[in-house]
Amino acid sequence: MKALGRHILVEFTDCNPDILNDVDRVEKSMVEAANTAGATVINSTFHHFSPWGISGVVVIQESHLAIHTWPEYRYAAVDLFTCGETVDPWVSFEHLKKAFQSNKYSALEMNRGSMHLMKRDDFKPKKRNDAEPIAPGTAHRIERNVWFTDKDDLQALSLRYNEVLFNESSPFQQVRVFDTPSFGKMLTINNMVMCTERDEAHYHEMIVHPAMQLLSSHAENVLVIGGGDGGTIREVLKYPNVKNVTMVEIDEAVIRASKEHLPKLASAFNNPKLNLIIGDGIDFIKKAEAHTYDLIIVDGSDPVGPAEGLFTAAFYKDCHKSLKAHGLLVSQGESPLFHQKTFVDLHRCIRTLFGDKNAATMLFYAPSYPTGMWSFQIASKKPFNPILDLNPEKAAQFSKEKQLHYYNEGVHIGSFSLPNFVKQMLEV
Ligand code: SPD
Repeated sequence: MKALGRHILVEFTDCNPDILNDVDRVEKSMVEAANTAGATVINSTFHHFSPWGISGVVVIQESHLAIHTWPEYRYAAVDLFTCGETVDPWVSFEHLKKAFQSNKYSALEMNRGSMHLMKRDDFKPKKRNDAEPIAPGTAHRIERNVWFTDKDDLQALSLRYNEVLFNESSPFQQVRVFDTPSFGKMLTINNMVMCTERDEAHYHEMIVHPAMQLLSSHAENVLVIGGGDGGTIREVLKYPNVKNVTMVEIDEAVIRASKEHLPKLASAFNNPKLNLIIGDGIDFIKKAEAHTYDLIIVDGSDPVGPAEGLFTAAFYKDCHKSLKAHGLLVSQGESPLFHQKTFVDLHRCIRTLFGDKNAATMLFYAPSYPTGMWSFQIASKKPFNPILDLNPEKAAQFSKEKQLHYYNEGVHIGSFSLPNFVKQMLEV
């Protein structure tokens, strides 16, 4: 290799000025330009100036992509700087040319760090002096200043991480496992947090135990749709009366990532009561027999990509058909503060299909999800009262015996007691 890096200085002129003044669109295009060139994006930061103009940078494992726009001149100055053999900055150039609708452009490639001008030194980095744990109870050191962000256009949750332990683009989605100093290992799908070692028990205990306690000992045949990390089946299989658990997960990469990096979650995959199917849960339930399951749990991702179909009336109609008369359905319900529309639409959809008195919403704390407030929808073919139907003594005893981390009889009751603003949203 003759140089450490390649630097392309690009002049994009005669661009679409509205695009050059749209900070979300410019950031998205720059991140896409990095990804399509085969770079690994570490982080991006973009700023919109008043009244117009944008500056931003995408930091990639292989250097950076930077931009400054002057919409009033229909002009963008772009730097594409990459190191190593695997990333081709000209792929990013082509992508941005189209994205900014540039009709006139020029580019100049420079070699950076010419090898014949330098000599390699035997450099040994000093230990960083902030390499201490920051969160109580965590043994992880902070080594790098890189952040993972789960966001929509207006809100975000960010966690600092040290390493990406697993990174695979499966046929369905991008599956990653990060090592974070504050929340331990974290599983993400398409840039959204699925679970972290530190707070996964909040989610997995709440998706399972309120329903299982309400079913008392009448839950023998359980269906889990999604749940590839294994946390949900781990909780279901804590009940000796459960005879069969069928789990239908579309993406084997999620299961593999969890088995390799999240063994506490993946602990039940060898349980003989488990029938694991790698396939499409939507298709499975469509073909499933009527009146089969005591409990159906929909432990899906957010409604983008393959999980989109888990938020439709057609899917819940099929779930309704396959529940036994006394059975319960529990579904991941998103956040009333982060995904207001999806949260309300899912509740309405389930309430319409199952009946007004046959559906309820529960809330719980999910610190690693944006806004920290999350929900499950629960429904039955017959009317039920999720608070009065509970046997609190039995719930307390179960929680104690199994040494649960989050769920107990008080949490059960509290989770169905909704704040006024949520009641108004749901019209309950
Ligand atoms: N944004 C997070 C939505 C929760 C998705 N399910 C998580 C899977 C945990 N088993």
